[in-house]
Amino acid sequence: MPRLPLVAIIGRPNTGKSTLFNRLVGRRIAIESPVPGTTRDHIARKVKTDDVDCLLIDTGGMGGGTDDKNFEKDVHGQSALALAAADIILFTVDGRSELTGSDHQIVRMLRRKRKRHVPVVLVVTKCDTEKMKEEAEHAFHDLGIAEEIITTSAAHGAGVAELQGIIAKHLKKLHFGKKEVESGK
Ligand SMILES: Nc1nc2c(ncn2[C@@H]2O[C@H](COP(=O)(O)OP(=O)(O)OP(=O)(O)O)[C@@H](O)[C@H]2O)c(=O)[nH]1
Ligand SMILES: [Mg+2]
Repeated sequence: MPRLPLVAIIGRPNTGKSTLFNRLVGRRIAIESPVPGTTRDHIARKVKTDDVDCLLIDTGGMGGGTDDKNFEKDVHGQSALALAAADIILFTVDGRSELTGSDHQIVRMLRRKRKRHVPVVLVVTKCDTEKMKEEAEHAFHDLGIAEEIITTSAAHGAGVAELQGIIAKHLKKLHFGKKEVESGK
């Protein structure tokens, strides 16, 4: 039986990974909090779309966010594992703030560690208004790491259906899909 594809949400602390995860799963499973470093252990849930199923993984924020060195090391290790195993990477940046050193650190890590065929989707979160969405599309356009960029507002659910479509499209390109799973090809 073919394995379930893995879709990992990666990003620095507080960029809205868990909120996005909950939106995509359709239930409040991961803890959402304004305190950076909330997610410590990664959480995974099966997400069903019309065409393709996948295992969505919410990870702890990478690149620092707390003063606890052991915590940072542990979270970094877990998130790096998810990154290495992922078939698709959703890289979150906060649309309400400038890019930080941690964001750039993750970009460098993605360049080094992601497998060549693994698509990166840049998800600019917290774009709650049309103006923020437009500004973010310009501001984050040239990070140079992602196959595509999408803005979301998990608060309003904007961009979430579109992101589901993007995930399904990439999974199909990578030859994951219900038909193949069902027929065992
Ligand atoms: N306005 C707004 N706030 C958001 C949105 N998404 C997340 N937030 C807020 O941003 C804060 C951080 O969200 P989380 O989902 O916990 O962030 P995280 O990336 O999982 O954080 P760590 O687990 O610490 O790495 C919370 O206060 C959320 O309510 C959004 O689309 N719009
Ligand atoms: Mg979290």
